[in-house]
Amino acid sequence: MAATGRAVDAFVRDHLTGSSAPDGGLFEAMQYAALGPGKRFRPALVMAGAELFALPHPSALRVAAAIELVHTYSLVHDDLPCMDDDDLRRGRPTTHVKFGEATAVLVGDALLPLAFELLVHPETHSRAEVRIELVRGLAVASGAHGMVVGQMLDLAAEHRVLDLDGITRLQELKTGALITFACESPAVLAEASGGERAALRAFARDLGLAFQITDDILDVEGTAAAVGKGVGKDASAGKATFVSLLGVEAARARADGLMEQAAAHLDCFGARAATLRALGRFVVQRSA
Ligand code: GRG
Repeated sequence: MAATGRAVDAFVRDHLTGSSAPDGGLFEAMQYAALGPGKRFRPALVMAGAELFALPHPSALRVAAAIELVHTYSLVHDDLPCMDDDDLRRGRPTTHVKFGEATAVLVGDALLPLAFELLVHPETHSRAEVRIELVRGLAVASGAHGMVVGQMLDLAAEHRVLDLDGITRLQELKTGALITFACESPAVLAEASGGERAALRAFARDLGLAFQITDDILDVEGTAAAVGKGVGKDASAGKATFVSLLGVEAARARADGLMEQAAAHLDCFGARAATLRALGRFVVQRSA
């Protein structure tokens, strides 16, 4: 993950360097948001998936960076006063606290299309059909049939208490859809078989839920200093989470079970999936 993080950060930095023309500080704020000390978990999934198909590193890196840019935009907008109103992200002031609200909105607005600009470039894949499939996949995962409707359901959850099925659906959309695209995208680049794509999607579904359950546990058990963002917010907003519905111990057991289930979906890839399996273990063992 550290190696992927360095490679993605170097690539993103290169694409977030403005010309000498005045930009009002836009690129500085975009760099602040995109290059903060996050885990780069979604890029790590792409690069681990690339190992399954022996994909060329530069091509997978472009997809990894595109997904991280979308993830970063979602965090910047999620932290805004009109959404979660958070002051701390990745152990630092959130983008709107540092640069102002209007700039933070524009940072998100600029990061999102930049992701698609990366995907459509011929260096991502020589075949236009493959690039279109990637664009479609990221659009669906991040838009009104994925992350955005998940966020909308999350906002609505402040006014009505969700049950386990409701929380699961919300999280599959809000955080799961992008994680699923990260896992599936190497198979798209490789023009892999339907069976291999389905296996990666099944892995991602269980992995995404385990990731979210662990996030809920960290929200209860972690400190802001360790996690790098405000904690205890769901409880104070009266929102149901996997932990509030199941309790910490049962939530942890469910995350562990999901991880084992996720790893089993990778059996068809044999030893080539070692890094993906390790990322799965990281998901439930992480402390930030
Ligand atoms: C604003 C359209 C819009 C969507 C926001 C994903 C999301 C939707 C909001 C994030 C809120 C949140 C903290 C969700 C919990 C799970 C999650 C996505 C955590 C942050 O991802 P990490 O842990 O963060 O990968 P780093 O900083 O490591 O990249």
